[in-house]
Amino acid sequence: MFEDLRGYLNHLEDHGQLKRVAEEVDSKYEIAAGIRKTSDIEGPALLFENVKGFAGWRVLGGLFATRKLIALGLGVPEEQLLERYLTLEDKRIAPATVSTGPVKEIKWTGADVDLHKLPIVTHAGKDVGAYVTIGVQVGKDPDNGARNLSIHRMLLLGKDRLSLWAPPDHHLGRMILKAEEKKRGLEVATAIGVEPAIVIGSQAKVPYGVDEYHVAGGLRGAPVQLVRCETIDVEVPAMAEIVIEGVTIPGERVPDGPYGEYPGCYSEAKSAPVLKVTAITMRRNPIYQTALTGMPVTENHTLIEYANAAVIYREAMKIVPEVRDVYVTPGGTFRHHVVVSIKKRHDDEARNLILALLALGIGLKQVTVVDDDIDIRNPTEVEWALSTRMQPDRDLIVIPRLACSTLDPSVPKPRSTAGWGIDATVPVADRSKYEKVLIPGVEKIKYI
Ligand SMILES: Cc1cc2nc3c(=O)[nH]c(=O)nc-3n(C[C@H](O)[C@H](O)[C@H](O)COP(=O)(O)O)c2cc1C
Ligand SMILES: [Mn+2]
Repeated sequence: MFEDLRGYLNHLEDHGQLKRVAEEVDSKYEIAAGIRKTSDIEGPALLFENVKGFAGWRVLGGLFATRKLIALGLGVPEEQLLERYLTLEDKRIAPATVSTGPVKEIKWTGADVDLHKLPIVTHAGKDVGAYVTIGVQVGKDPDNGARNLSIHRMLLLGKDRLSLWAPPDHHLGRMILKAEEKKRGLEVATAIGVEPAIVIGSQAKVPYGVDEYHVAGGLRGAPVQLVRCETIDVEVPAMAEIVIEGVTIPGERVPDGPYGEYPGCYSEAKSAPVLKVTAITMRRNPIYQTALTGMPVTENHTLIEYANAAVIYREAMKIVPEVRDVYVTPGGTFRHHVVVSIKKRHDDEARNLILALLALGIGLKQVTVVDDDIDIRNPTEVEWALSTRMQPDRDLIVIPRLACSTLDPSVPKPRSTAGWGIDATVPVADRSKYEKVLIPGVEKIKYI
């Protein structure tokens, strides 16, 4: 368990997983270029200590660039990530409220609010502007006050204005629309620079109404310490580096985009709600955190991997009680393609599994099901199963038009997709025909 982001950065430094960058960098492209490179070489997280025009600030990037960094953030061995994440996500520890905390060391309210003083980063070559990309948003249901945590990008529009791209198939987007129906804005706090459990917990695919602070508590094994905001009725992590408090402006929308999105393509300009910022509080010598997305693999992909794998695993277990492994693939952006291995007991159960998983609507377009003798983390073995265990006329399922939280540019209309499934399992009665050729004694070979 880490007390805060700074405690975690010390831990990373001890493990050689944090690189301090002393040379001057521009918040436009140069920081993002560093994160791109470290993501591609599976390098360390980067702490930029000299950002042009932002004396006194440090910018952190690529904190979750690799699976190794996710494992360090959760304090679990990399090879046990799915198994351990499944248990930790279920633990649930309620947060605790404290009277004050480091995030209150500096307070800007009223005319002092100025987002231009924050080193907000411009990432991809064709992005329309600078975006806050890894702030954890906290909002409450306008009817019953149920709290929600999630991450939504925000485009810098002015000294006290940000866009807030939260579509209605995400919980915060639904809350914004519910508030608008009551002719009100939604109070939203954005916490930037929090410890890993809070960021990872915000990505859990838990139902509407479940407070992800409880999930974060379970992931860190201790309650998250919260303080009240200054200008809105929302609670934020007391140890956060920065908190942006604001209220959405009912009915107002702005063009948001193009923006280099997680499928590795640019999204068109969307019509996004607008947040009026009412206060900014922060620690002294604050660390501003940014995150990269774009072509996989980036931290936007790694952060969602286990949340997606977990919800898929739990759903798959309802259909086939002997699921061996679930792997959302990197080329599939950790969202669009899942491979599932099962111990098959009935010839058609893979087909039920395909339908159930496509119906989740979490971004899946492709479900590949194989037998439990296939190592689904090895792309060659998966392709081998497809090459030798399926016939396209018999074993393919195509489902048109499903509601789906996807930014796949090939879809016919936004947030809808066709889905396809491949049953590459062998017939129960005919396993011997498909037996893998194995050579006895390979494990005894010591000369290579
Ligand atoms: C770095 C990062 C950036 C993200 N940006 C967005 C975004 O701009 N819009 C969005 O809808 N989801 C975004 N997400 C995904 C949501 O935060 C995620 O689906 C979350 O679980 C939604 O929470 P909810 O289930 O409470 O709605 C982002 C995720 C990460 C890790
Ligand atoms: Mn939620």
